[in-house]
Amino acid sequence: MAETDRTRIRVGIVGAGPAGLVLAGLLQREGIESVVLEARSREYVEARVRAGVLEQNTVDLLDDMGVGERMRHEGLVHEGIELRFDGQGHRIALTELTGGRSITVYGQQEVVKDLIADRLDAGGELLFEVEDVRLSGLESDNPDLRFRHEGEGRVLECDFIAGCDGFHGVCRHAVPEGVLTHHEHEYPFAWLGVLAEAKPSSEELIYARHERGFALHSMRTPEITRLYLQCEPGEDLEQWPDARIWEELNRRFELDGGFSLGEGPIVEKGITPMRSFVCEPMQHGRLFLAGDAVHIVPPTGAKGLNLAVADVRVLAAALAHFYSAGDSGLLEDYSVTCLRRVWRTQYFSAWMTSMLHRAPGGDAFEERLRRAQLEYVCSSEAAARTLAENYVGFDRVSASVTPANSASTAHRAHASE
Ligand code: RFL
Ligand code: PHB
Repeated sequence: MAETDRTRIRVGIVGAGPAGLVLAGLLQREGIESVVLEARSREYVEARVRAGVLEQNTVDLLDDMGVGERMRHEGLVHEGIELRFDGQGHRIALTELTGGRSITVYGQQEVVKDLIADRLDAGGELLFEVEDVRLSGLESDNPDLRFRHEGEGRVLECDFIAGCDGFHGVCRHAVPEGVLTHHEHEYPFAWLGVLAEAKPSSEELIYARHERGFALHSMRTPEITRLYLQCEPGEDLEQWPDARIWEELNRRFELDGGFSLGEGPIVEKGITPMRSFVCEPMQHGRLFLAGDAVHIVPPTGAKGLNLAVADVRVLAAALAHFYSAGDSGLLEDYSVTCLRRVWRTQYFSAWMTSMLHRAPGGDAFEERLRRAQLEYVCSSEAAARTLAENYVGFDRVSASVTPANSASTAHRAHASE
């Protein structure tokens, strides 16, 4: 390969998903230059349909960054969700139960579009369709990122590399064997997700547990509905013509007294595997991993994007502290600080998943326990509040457990979140 253009930069960011783009934006605001490398085209990442629910923390951060204007106009603020089972709906009053916090429904690809526009408007470097990204020298002070772009080999000599390249990325695999511990759980079911040109049939999200399996009603705009239904992991989309999808959804959302789902053309269809995954620590040498590159939650708690954003908020503050004060303390704490929230969120996402799905061939006793838990959440204010505070997202301070005897750790945990 024709070698090679070498450039010296501060932070090399791999991946232009929510994690990489928010990190680049936060660093730019601190006057720290970075380059973002993305394997896909701009059109592809701007069209990729994924998450829809933004926590209050995420909304506030995007606002603080000055990229929240369209989200404020087009996003739908929700103050509650419905849990539905046995033909009855039960409202969890999120805002009332959490002292005024809410969630905003705004598609991930819209967030990505806003962040890309902001990055390019500010003249920040963001390279699409890079190939063959490789990392080296992670244990040195100057790790390298090598890649090909527009047919040319390039090398970025970095102070730090941020691995924000998602679950299927390369960064995690650049860490030497034996350094990282992997925790993984696969669920015996998946989600079939569709986007339909149909008015939402309810103002709020509906999470339905049914003997035929879980179903979720969400939305993107007042004209577009987003729906999911539990299916088998390796399911073939060919087996799911539109008529079968509508029939199955209607059965799972049934209500005593009647409920009919507004139908319309299905414009997107996909299968999402369900997995819980954490890799720790989230750092090796000068490589910092963030977002789906280092943890995955099943989507039932609507947390993946929010967790990715929470990671890079910690990382950006730690890098800013390093460059302004010459102190690497917050960087050294990065993994421990993030993993507290990650494990809390793993628990919540696994709990929501098991409470709302039917495990095929599952143990009848455990099935009854899950039902009992759901009944409890729908009948006890204390239990509903637990769900609500996890769902809207912990604020900065309450996510950290501070040892009572350590004033400096308390200061540090607060500063870095
Ligand atoms: P991403 O979004 O996967 O971005 C990683 C980027 O890295 C690029 N990449 C590379 N670039 C350069 N070189 C390489 N070698 C590369 N390899 C990969 C990829 O092309 C990509 O652009 O990770 P990030 O930034 O960590 O963000 C994570 C979120 O995308 C993810 O957690 C959420 O979508 C999860 N999720 C949800 N999260 C929520 O907070 N709320 C929700 O309501 C919610 N619903 C969902 C979801 C995920 C779903 N699916 C499809 C998995 C619903 C679904 C159905
Ligand atoms: C979505 O709107 O895509 C969505 C909503 C809630 C979830 C997962 C996905 O738990």
